[in-house]
Amino acid sequence: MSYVPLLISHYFTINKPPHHHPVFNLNRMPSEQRSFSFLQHQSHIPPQFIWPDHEKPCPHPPPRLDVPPIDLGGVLSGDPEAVSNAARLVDQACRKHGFFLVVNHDIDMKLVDEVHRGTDFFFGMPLEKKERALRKIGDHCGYASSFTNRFSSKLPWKETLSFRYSADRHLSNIVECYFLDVMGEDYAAFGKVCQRYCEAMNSLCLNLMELLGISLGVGGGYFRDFFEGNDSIMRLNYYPTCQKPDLALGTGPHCDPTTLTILHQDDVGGLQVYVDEKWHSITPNPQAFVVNIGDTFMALSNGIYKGCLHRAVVNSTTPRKSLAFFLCPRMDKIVSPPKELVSEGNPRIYPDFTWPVLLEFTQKHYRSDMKTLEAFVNWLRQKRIHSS
Ligand SMILES: O=C(O)CCC(=O)C(=O)O
Repeated sequence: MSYVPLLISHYFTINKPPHHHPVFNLNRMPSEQRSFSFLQHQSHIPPQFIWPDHEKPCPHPPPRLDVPPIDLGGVLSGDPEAVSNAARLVDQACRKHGFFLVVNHDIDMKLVDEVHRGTDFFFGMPLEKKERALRKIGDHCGYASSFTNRFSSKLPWKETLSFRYSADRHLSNIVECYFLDVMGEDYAAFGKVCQRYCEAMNSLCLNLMELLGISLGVGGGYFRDFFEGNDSIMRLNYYPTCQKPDLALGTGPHCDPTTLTILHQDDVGGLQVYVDEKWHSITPNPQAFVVNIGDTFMALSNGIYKGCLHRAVVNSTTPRKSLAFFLCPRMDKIVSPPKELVSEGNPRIYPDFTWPVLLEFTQKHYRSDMKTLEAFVNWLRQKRIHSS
């Protein structure tokens, strides 16, 4: 007999949680029941994890998206033909759905393996240890599981650890300091590995920004310069097994509010992207990184490039991991498209904003979904009308 659904529904009937409050009363639930290590063996899953019918995962795995990965080998060595070929492929993908894969990216795959191993180690720890890094309400860094989620329905079947990375030279050890300060000496080595991984991701992002500038016709330096000194986010995603994978989702359908996401998934599979009005599976390729355009880049390109709608499904046999690096602008940068991308035929779509305002919107007012940018723009306009 499973007690968790009973405990949860009891809590809901008595104490309807106000919006923005933790869903479960953590103090009332014994620690072992507040963890996925308990939930993943239950044949009944709590109703808060059951998604509405129209959003449930497809009963059979959807078709694979057949996209050849973009080879960055020639691009990184500056071969003009390779650059123009890659820019053309990036342009096609980003105008259509905002998703592509890259190989020969020059990232050390041993480093990627080390991050995956450290991620297994972290999520394999008892809840009390992981909760040393517990994310606070309204914050975007720290350990979170759906038990600490601020929403009361459509909960994702996952645990995450998110932390800040900054390319500002004054904050050059920010990731390793975070691990040491928040989780202690046991995590110092993993913190160093994550610091190196974020630096590698930063460098890949800047190279991709150069390619995106070329593909949009504004020149290689434009977006590269804009993202120098970026203030980004790294997230380790862990999806425990689920006995009802057809009812739940690891990550619901959403576009990333950030600028560009570089994702490495392990070999389990579960990432799906929405292309041509259908969900498609993205088969894991250990040598490749998945690249998604986020809402902030959609705004920077004046809507020419599309934010990629994606989600992650879970399964009943094998836990899954993914490593997501979210490139974000420096906090004081104004997100505004270059003048070359605005014309009479393509007038401005989104107002100017700064990244911390969009981040705050997604942390305090709105759960990221496929309409975040639209909702944010309406919210911003209302806010500006009221304050004028
Ligand atoms: O794990 C995945 O494949 C997707 C992760 C994701 O969408 C996210 O972290 O925002």
